[in-house]
Amino acid sequence: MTTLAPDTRRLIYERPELLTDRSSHYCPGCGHGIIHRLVAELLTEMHLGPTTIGVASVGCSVFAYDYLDIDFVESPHGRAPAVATGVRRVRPDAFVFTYQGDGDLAAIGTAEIVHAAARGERISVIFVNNGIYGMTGGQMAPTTLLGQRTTSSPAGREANLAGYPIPITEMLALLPGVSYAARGSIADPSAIGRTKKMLRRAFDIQLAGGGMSIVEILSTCPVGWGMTAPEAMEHVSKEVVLTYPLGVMVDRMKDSPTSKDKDEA
Ligand SMILES: Cc1ncc(C[n+]2csc(CCOP(=O)(O)OP(=O)(O)O)c2C)c(N)n1
Repeated sequence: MTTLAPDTRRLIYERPELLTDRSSHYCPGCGHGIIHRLVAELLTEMHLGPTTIGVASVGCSVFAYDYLDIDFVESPHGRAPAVATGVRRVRPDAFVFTYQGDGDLAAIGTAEIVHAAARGERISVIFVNNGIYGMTGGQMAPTTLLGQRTTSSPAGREANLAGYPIPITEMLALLPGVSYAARGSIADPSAIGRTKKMLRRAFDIQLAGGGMSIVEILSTCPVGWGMTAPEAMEHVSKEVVLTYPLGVMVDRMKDSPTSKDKDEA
């Protein structure tokens, strides 16, 4: 007689409810998929699905609305903070976030993000910094590292020709309208966990009535960087963080309890 061995398999992956069941168009090793998952996990855990309106930007993540099962508005390139401002004003009850790349937020959309931050718009900004224009073929962005080769800086970015990388999140953190600003990464599992906590704090701050909350996430573009996926992850954790240090830059609502605290109370 044969006996069946007990099933010792451990569930290590489950799709969050708000992540749609479809393959993504992202390249292998791209960070957008990880970040979409974090957003879907948080919106699910915080029961925000029915009240959330996301604002998608132009860039590789333009199809974020296909992967997150929530209401979404698509904005013109760089204009997500302006579109989110409109959404916020007509739907004061909604949870509103933008999802923007660095070309979108730190180049063509610089004016929109700076003025939305100055106005202290009650929105959360998810700023995915992969250091280049991924969608259009890997050109130099304002965030490109000095010396970094891109399709429009084949010899490496030179400061005397193309200026210096813009630490835009640090700049935004100076504005009193910004209640929370932090920078995380997706370079390894523990960094992903810390980034999720930052996003949670940013979302909590919006729910608590704060001003703008922004989380910059250092991400990867192996194809645009000419690297393998593991090389790209290592590049973020060893090189990119030297120009863009991780951590919380400002939390102007430190004394406000998080919804996690409330859950646990
Ligand atoms: C008004 C306008 N100008 C330029 C473009 C071309 N364009 C599309 S995506 C993009 C850059 C996107 O880069 P980023 O925001 O860093 O996102 P990624 O693709 O790297 O995720 C540009 C310049 C456009 N779509 N609209």
